Amino acid sequence: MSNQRQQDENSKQKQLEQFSVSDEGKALTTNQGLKVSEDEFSLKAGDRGPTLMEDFHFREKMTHFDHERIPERVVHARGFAAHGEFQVYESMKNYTKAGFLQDPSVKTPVFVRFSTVGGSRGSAETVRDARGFSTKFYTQEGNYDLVGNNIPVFFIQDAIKFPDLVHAIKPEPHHEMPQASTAHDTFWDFIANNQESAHMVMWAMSDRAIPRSLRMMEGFGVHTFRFVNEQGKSHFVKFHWKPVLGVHSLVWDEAQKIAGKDPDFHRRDLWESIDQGNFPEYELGVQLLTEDDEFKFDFDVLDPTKIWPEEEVPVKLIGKMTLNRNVDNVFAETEQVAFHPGHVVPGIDFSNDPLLQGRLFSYTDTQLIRLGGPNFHELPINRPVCPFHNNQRDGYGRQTINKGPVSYHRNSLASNTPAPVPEAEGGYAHYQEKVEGRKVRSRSDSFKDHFSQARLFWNSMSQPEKQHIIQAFSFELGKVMNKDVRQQVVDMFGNVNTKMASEIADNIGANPPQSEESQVTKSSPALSQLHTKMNPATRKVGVIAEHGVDSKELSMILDKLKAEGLQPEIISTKLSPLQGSGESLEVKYTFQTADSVMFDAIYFAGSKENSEPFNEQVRYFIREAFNHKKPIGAAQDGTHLLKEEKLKGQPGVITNEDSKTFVEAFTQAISQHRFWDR
Ligand code: HDD
Repeated sequence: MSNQRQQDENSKQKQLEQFSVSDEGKALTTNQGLKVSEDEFSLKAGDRGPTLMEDFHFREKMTHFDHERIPERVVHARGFAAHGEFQVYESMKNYTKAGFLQDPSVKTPVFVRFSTVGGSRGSAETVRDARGFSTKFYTQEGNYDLVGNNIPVFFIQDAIKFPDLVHAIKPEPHHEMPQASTAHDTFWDFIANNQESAHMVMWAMSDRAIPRSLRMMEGFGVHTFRFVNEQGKSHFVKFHWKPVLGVHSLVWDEAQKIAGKDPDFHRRDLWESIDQGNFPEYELGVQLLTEDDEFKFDFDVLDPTKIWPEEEVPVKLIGKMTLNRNVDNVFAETEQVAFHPGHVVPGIDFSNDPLLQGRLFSYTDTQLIRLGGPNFHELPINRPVCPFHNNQRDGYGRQTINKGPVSYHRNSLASNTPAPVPEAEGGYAHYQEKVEGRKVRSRSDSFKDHFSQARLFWNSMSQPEKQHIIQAFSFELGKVMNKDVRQQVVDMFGNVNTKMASEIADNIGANPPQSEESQVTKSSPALSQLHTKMNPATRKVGVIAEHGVDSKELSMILDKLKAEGLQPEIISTKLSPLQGSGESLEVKYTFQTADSVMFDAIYFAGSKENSEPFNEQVRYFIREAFNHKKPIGAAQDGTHLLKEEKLKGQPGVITNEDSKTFVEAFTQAISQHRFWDR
C-alpha cells in the first residue's frame, strides 16, 4: 500500500485520536487540572450545615452538568452514525474533476449519519418516516457532504415552504402530540393543500418508510447536482446509494411493536453489525445527463418532486462505501457533526433546483444555534483532513490560535496570504451557467404536474406493496379527526388512482374520490422492492429451544446456519445454558426479553419436555412471525407443533420433512425476506 493511500484512509481517524481521551485509571481532577480529594460530599459549614459558596469543585461540576444539553436538530433529531471509507471503481475524470473520484486506489474516510426526520432525539426508530442518509467525505480537497434521504423525492418544490411543512409534521403545538408520526390532522391538512407533495407521500406510505435496517435501504441525493470536469464541461447528476444487502422493510404492525420492544432497533442493528465485523456496504450510483438533454423529459430536471426513472437514465455504479468503525462518543461525533449540502469540492456544483438553493442557506444557519457559534467547523468531527486557512477570526469557542497581525485580504504584511488559488491549481470556481430573467416570486409551469410520477410509483408496485400503501393511508387518515381533511386527501389521491383512493375512502368512512385519475401507464420496475437483491447475510434467526432438546443436532444446525451467514440466537425460558444430549448451549434471550418482531425468522427446535406453558409461548412467537410473513423452520422435535398449528406446508414454513437439505431450504426462505402469498 502506498504512503499516500495509507494517509488518506487513516487521516480522519488519526485526527480524531488527537482529541480522544481515556479517563480510565486516571486521577480525578477539576477542569483546571487540580486533583480532587472528595467527590461525594459538598463543602458545608458543619456536618449538617449549608453548602458553602466557596465550593468551586461543586460549582464547576454542577454548572457543567446544567449546560450539558444543546438544542436538538429541528428535523432529523434522532440519528445514529458510523465511520467508514469510500473507494471509486474507476476514474470519473470524463465527468468530474472531484479528486476523490479519480483514483481507485484511494480510500476516502467518511462519516455517515442516518436519522428519522420528524421525531425528537429520544423517539422510537421504526416509525413511519423518511430516513436521512448523510455522508461526509473527508477528501484531500476539503469536506464534501452528500445530505440525502432514503426517498428520492421531496414533499415541496421550494425551500420557502420548508418551515410550513415541518410545522405541519411535528407534534401539534397545542398538546404536543403525536410524537414521531405523521398520522394527525395538521400533516394531512398540509398535504391536501400542497399537492406537489403527492409523489413523496406515495413513497412515505409505502414500505420504504419502514426499513428493516439502515443497512438495507437506499440513499438519494434527491436534487439534480452538477459534475464538472477538468475541461469545464458540465453534466447534470443525481446520486444514489445502493445497499449491497438489498432494500428490505418491516411490516407496519411489526414496526409499531418494535417501537415499544426496542426503540433503538436500528442503531442496535447498525452498531452490532459493525461491532461483529459485518460491515454495511453501499454502492454509489450516478445518473448522468448532458446539458443538451435538459429538456428531453416530460418533467423538469430541476423539480425535486421528480425522479429520473432508472430505465430511462441508467444508474452507473461508480464506487463503494464501507462502514467499518463505530463512534467512540455519540455526543462528540454523531450529535456535533454538521452537514451541509453546500460543502462541495471542485468538480461538484449545484443546479437551480429551488429546494436545493434554499438548503444552501439553511444548514449553516441552523448550526449557529445548535452548536452555539461560528466555530463549529473546528469540532473534531467537522474538521477537514486537509489544511484550512483564512482571515476568519474569534467567536465563541475558538480553538485555533492564529498567529501574526494579519487577518485581512488584501495585505502586504503577509505578502497577501493566505492567498486565493486559481481554478487551474485547485481553487473552487462556480460553474459559469448563463442565467437571465426577471425577479419573480413564482413557480415555473414545468413544475406543475404533481400526479404523473405519483401514478408511475403506484404502477410500479407489486400487489402486496399496493396493499401496504392502502393500509398505510387508511391507518394515517384513520387517526385524522377532521372529516373534511380526510375527504380532501381522498380526493387528492383520486388523481393518482381511483381504485386506491376508493378503497382508502371505504376504510375511513369517506366518499369515493370525484377527481380524475392520472392516465400514466408507464411503470419503473426498479422501484419495487420485490426486484431488489435477496441476500440472507446477517439475518437474525430466533431459535426457540428448551432444556432436554437434542442439543447435539441443534448445535450442528446452528453451525450450518452460521456458515450461511445467518445469526441464530437462542431463546428459552431461562438464561441458564441449555442442557441436552450434547454440549450445553448459550441462551441469549428469555421469552421476557425477546419477541418475534426482533428476528427475521424463527426456528423452533422444540424440547423433549414439552410443557404446556412453554408451548404457549412458542405458539405466540410462531403465530406472530407467521402473521408478519416471516420464514419459520423446524427440523427437530419442533415439527409437531407446526403441524398442530396447521402451519406446516404453508409458504415459507420449512421442516426437515419437506426438505432433506433443511438448512439450505430455510436459508433460501430467509433470503426471500417475507412470504406475501400467505
Ligand atoms: Fe434538510 C437536516 C436531508 C430539505 C433544512 N436534512 C437534514 C438532515 C438530512 C436532511 C439527512 C440531517 C443531517 C444530519 O444527519 O445531521 N433535507 C434533506 C433532504 C432534503 C432536505 C434530502 C430535500 C431534498 N432541509 C431541507 C430544506 C431545508 C432543510 C428544504 C430548509 C430550507 N435540514 C434542514 C436543517 C437541518 C436539516 C434545518 C436540521 C439539522 C441540520 O440541518 O443540521 O437545516
